[in-house]
Amino acid sequence: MAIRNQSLGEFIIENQSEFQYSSGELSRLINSIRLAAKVVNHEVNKAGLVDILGAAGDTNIQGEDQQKLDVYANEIFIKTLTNREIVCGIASEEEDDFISIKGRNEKNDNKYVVLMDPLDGSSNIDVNVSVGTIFSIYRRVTPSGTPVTIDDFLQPGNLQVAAGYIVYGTSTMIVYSTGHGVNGFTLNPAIGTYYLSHPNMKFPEKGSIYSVNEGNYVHFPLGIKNYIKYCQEEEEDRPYTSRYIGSLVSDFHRNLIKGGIYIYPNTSKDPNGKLRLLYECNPIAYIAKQAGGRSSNGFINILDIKPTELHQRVPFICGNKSMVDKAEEFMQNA
Ligand code: AHM
Ligand code: MG
Repeated sequence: MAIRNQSLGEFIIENQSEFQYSSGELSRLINSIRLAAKVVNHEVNKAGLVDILGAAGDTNIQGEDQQKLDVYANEIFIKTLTNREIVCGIASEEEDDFISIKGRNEKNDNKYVVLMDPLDGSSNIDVNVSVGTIFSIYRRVTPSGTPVTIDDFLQPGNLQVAAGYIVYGTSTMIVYSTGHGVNGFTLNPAIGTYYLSHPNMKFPEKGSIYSVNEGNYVHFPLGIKNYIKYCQEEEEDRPYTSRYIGSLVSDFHRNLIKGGIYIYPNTSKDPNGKLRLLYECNPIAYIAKQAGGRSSNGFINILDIKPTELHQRVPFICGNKSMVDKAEEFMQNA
């Protein structure tokens, strides 16, 4: 695709009027995510060169080993958003609890909360495979002037005002939506500027890729087992191609461009699946919907789920609309 000569900074300013009640706050917020992403990108690219690899000796609330770059990315995003005083709260996959931010003159009068997975797929870093950042933005629901509460974070995904991801791949891209379609920007590392490279991204009409960790097959629910068999049958446009990186952002990004479905089901070992509703599934589901796709937990739309806890996990099926419809049909008929 031809690289258009519009930078992300220009795009944000030109499209600011699209936001309801626009005061420039959301634009400034996306701008600071862009800045933090550049800093993290720099560090991720150095990962093979400097002594930054390996576990930090800490485990996060899910009991998984944290890699040093997870900690670094988490700090950079939190610092950038806090210092610029543009959000009233942050929740991160790497933090046990949400963070309340008082903002300018300690007034608690900022409008937005950010939820994020600062470095997703981080176990891929030490083998030089793509990783990503995922973010989700909501308007607070509690009154301005008071500190944020858990209610500001436990909102269903269909109330997101913006969401996106950064993929640190062969090139670094920011893909995001503010509810008016999805646009992708590629970083020109020579000058540190993101340019609009993928305007108005849409899933292709049909998809032919399925992405699932088939090593867990024996633990999958019958509906998913049956759907995988369906993907492998020799019929019409099948068998589909299997592609699984093990980095949600990269798997989703490829499927968005080429057409495909990503599945992380519940298993007999993990009855709620692995992925987190608030930091991973909701923002990716929002992008999918804005790009003409959809997502489901097998029975209901991901974006309709009312969260009950910050680190909640859900089964996740996401991608081309027709493929998700089909997988859902298999789940519901099993
Ligand atoms: P993380 O947040 O600990 O990095 O885990 C999330 C990642 C996703 O990016 C990826 O799709 C999935 O976990 C892979 O899990 P598995 O190795 O079980 O297939
Ligand atoms: Mg993650």
